[in-house]
Amino acid sequence: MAANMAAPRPISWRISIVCAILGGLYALHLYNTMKNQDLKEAREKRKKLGTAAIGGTYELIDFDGKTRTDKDFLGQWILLYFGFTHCPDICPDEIEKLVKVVDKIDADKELPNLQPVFITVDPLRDTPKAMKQYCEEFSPKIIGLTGSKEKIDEACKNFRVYYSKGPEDEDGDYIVDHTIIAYLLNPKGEFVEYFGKNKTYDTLVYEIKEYMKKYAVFED
Ligand SMILES: [Cu+2]
Repeated sequence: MAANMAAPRPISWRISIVCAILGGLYALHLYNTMKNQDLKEAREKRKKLGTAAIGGTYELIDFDGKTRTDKDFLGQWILLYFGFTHCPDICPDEIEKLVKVVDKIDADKELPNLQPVFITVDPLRDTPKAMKQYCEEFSPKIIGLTGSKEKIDEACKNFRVYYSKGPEDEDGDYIVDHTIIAYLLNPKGEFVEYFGKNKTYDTLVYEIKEYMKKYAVFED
């Protein structure tokens, strides 16, 4: 009798242990779900914020003195870079890398073409003619844009590009300190991603391909 009375005890202990484990697992599941939801929301918020904050309109002049605005590039993927033709080393290195990336993407027939655009931060010296000569040294694909200081400032502000003209030497030569970033814009003209100088050729090719593939699936 006494043994029978005591029998349920171990069971209830087992049940409470099982319940505690199940409860714990459920709490963990809830926590993970909430965490994932938070992460997803944060990612989407950041995406929206980033898209809204970087990029925008510009109205500049191409090699032929023709006005070009952001609207002219709708329908194309753009790799946009800001710099200046007198830049001693960084701009040439970066443009060389970007041109290589563009050629690689363009060679892939399953991907859309990528249009390189170069906007000067030195409108004083970078006339349409100077831009043409300079860009042609790298690739016939690059479209170089210049304009009045006011228009260049506007474009820089929209893309959060900083630049500052340094002091002139006795020959009137000077350096322009500037943000070294390449921007990827989708065919809707929206900012997709930015790439700093530290991004290698391989990373750029890989990331741009991924963005293009995703765009083809979700937005085309
Ligand atoms: Cu430069």
